[in-house]
Amino acid sequence: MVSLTTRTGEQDGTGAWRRAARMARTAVAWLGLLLAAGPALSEDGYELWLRYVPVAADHAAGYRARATELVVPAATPTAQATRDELQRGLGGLLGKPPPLAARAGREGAILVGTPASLPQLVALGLDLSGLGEEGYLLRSVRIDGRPATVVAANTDTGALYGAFRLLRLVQTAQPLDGLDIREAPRLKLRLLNHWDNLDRYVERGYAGESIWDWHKLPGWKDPRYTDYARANASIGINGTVLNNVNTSAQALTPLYLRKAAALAEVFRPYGIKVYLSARFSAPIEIGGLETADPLDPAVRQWWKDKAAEIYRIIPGFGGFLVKANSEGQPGPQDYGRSHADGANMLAEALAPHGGIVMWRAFVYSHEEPDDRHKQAYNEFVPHDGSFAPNVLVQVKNGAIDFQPREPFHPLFGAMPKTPLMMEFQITKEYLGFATHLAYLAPLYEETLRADTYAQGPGSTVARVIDGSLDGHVLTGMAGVANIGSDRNWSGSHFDQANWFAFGRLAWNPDLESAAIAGDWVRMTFSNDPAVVEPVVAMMMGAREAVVDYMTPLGLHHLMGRGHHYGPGPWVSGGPRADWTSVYYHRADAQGIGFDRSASGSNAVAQYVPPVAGRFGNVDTVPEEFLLWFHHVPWDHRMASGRTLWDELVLRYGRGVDYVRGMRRTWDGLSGKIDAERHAQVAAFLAIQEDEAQWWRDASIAYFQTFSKRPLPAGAEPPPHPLSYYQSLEFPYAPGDGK
Ligand code: GCV
Repeated sequence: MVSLTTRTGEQDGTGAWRRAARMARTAVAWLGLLLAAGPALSEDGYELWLRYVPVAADHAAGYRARATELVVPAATPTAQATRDELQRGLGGLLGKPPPLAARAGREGAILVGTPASLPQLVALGLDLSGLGEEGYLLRSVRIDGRPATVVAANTDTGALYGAFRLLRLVQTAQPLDGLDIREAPRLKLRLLNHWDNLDRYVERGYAGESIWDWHKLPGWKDPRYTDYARANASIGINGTVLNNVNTSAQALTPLYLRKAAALAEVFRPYGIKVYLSARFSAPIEIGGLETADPLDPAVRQWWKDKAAEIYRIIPGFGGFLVKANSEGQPGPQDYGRSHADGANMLAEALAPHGGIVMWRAFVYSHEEPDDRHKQAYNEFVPHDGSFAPNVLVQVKNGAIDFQPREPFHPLFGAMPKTPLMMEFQITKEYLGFATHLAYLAPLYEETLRADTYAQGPGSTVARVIDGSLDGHVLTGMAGVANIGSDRNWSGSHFDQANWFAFGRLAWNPDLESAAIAGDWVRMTFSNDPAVVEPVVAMMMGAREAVVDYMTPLGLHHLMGRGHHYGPGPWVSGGPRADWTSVYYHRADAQGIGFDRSASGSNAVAQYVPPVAGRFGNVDTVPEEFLLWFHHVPWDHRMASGRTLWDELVLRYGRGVDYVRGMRRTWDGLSGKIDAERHAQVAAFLAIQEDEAQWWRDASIAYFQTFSKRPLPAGAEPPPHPLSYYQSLEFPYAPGDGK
C-alpha cells in the first residue's frame, strides 16, 4: 500500500529536528518522483479512487501555482474533515500540502467554505441560490486582484463535496483555470444498502465479512469506518443502511443501537446518515407483544416508543428500510393488512423525528403467481396515493431480480402519487460475483434512460425517480453494497468502479457511464492515455459480455440454485416454481422464452401502451428482450438473418471471446499498472474466461436437448456431456442467504 504521512504545522525549533525534516522531505520527494515515473510500487487497492499519488511532473508546477495556500476554516467537524482531506489530497498530489492561512493573501489561494464560515466569500457576491444544502460552486475568481479558486456552498457538507470535486479535477489531470462549476445533487437520498448480518455474514457478499465489527463496537471504531465515510462522501453518498433487509429484530435493541450510534458518529461529519432495516415482527420478538398487526394500537405505540428511543441514541437517524411479505419475511399481510398500512404505521412513528420509511416493492405473495414479473405491480399500484408523505417505495431496476439485463420495472411510471426510489445492486450476485469484470454503469444507465412513456415521450425512469415527472421532493436511489472486509473493499479492483459509478449516478442520473469510467480509471490506475483508453473501452463492453455468456437475448434467472453461482438452466422442482430456471426459460421442442405478451401472462399490459405495444409484439420487441417477453420458435429469423438457435449459440460464444479480448488488453498493460493489482486482475480475468466458457458450454449442452439442432458452422461443441455440468456442486459458494 502506498501511504505517505506528512507532518504539518509541528515544529520544535531544534536543528536536529530541522535536519531530520529536511531528510524526510528529500525522501518524500524521491518517492514522489519514483511514483510519478511509473507504477513501480505495488498497491493493494485499499486507497480506492482516493490514492492522491503525485501528479505528472509536467503538470505539477501549474497545479502548485493554483494551490499556494489553503483557506479552509475548520470550526465544525465537517469543515475539519474538509480541511484534512484537502491537506491529505493536495499533499499527496503536489508533494506537500499548501500552507494553511486564515485569509487569502497570495496568488493561487484556494478558499473553501460557506458565507457564514468565510467572510471573504461574502465579499465576492457569489450566487449560491439553487445549490440547496448539498450543492457547491467551484469558481476561479480574483481576490484583491490576485487569482484564487473558491469552493463555496450553503453548508459545510456542500463545501466538503466541492472539495472532493476540486481534488477530482487534479486527480484526473483537469486544469484549475477558468473554473465555473455549479452542482447540486438531483436525488435527495443517495444510499448504500448493506445486506450485512449481525454475525458479519454478508448475504450476496463477495468481499469477505461485513466491515462492521459489531462485537467490538461501540468501544472500537476501526479507522476503516472513517475511510468508508471519506470514500462515500467523495461520490456524494449521504446515507447507509447498516444491516441486511433480511434482518433480525436484534438490530433494534439498545445493545445494537449503541453500536450503530458509534458508526453514525464517525459518519456524521461526512454528511452520511445511518438507517436501519427494521423487522416487521420486532414488536413480538423484542417487544413482548403478541402481534405485529399495524392497526393494533399497542403495536403502533411500540413503534413510536422505539423510534423515540432510536433518536435518543442515534441523533440524526435517517429511518427504516423494510422488506415485508417477501421471501418469508413477516409483514402486514400476515394480518390481512396492506403494504400501505405497514409502511404508514412506521412512518407515523418516525415522522415527529424527521425520519423516513423506504418500503421495498420486492415482494412475493405466499401463492405462486402466474408470472412473478407481475407481482409487485399488482400489489402496489392499487395503493398509489395512500402512502404517508415520509414513505418511499423502493423498487428494483427490473421486475425479477437484478439479472444481467432486465427491462425497466413496470412500477416506474405507474405510481405517480408515490415517490419511487430506485434500488440497484452493486454487488454482483448474478453477474459472476467478484471475479468477473463487469462494469455496471451501462446497466444502470440503460434503466435510467428507459422511457416509461407514463406522461408521453421523455418520461424516463430517471425523471420518475428524480421527482421531476410527478412533482415529488422526496427522491432517492439505493445501491446494494459490494463492500466487505477485504483489503480492497469490494472483492476485486474493478468492482470498486461499480461503487464509484453508483454514487456518481445517484448524484446525477444523467451522467454517462463512459465518462464515469474515465474518471475512475484515471483516479484508480493512471492518467496515461495508453491506460485510460483501453481500460475504459474494455469496461464499457464488459456487462454486455456477461449478458452474452450467461443470459443472451432476454433469457434470465438461469443460475445455480441457492448460491446463484454458475449456470443452472436445468434447475427445477423445489419449494416454488418461480425459484427455478425452467419456469423462466420455458424451453421445449418448439422454442424458448417466457410468453409475457397478450397471448401469455400479459405482463406487458403493465407497461404504458407505446411500451406495451413494442414489447408485446415479437416483430418490434428489442432483440435484447426477445425471450423475456416471447416464446420464440428455434427457427425464428433474427435481424442478423440467422435462426434464433444459431444466434443464441453465437451470442454465448461472443461473450467468451470478449473476455479473451479483455485478457489480451490487460496483459498489454503490464508495467503500466502496479504489479500487485495487475496480477490480481489478470488472475481474475483468467477465472472469468474459464467460467464464461463453462456458462456457454453448459447452456448450449442443455438447450440443445430441446432445439435438437446442430451447432452453427465454426461453433465448438461443449467438451463435456450435459450430465457433467449438471453434476457440479458448490457447497460453500459465498453469499448464499442463510
Ligand atoms: C436479501 C434476491 C437475493 C436475496 C435477497 C433478495 C432481496 O432474492 O437472492 O438474497 O435477500 O433478493 O432483494 O430481498
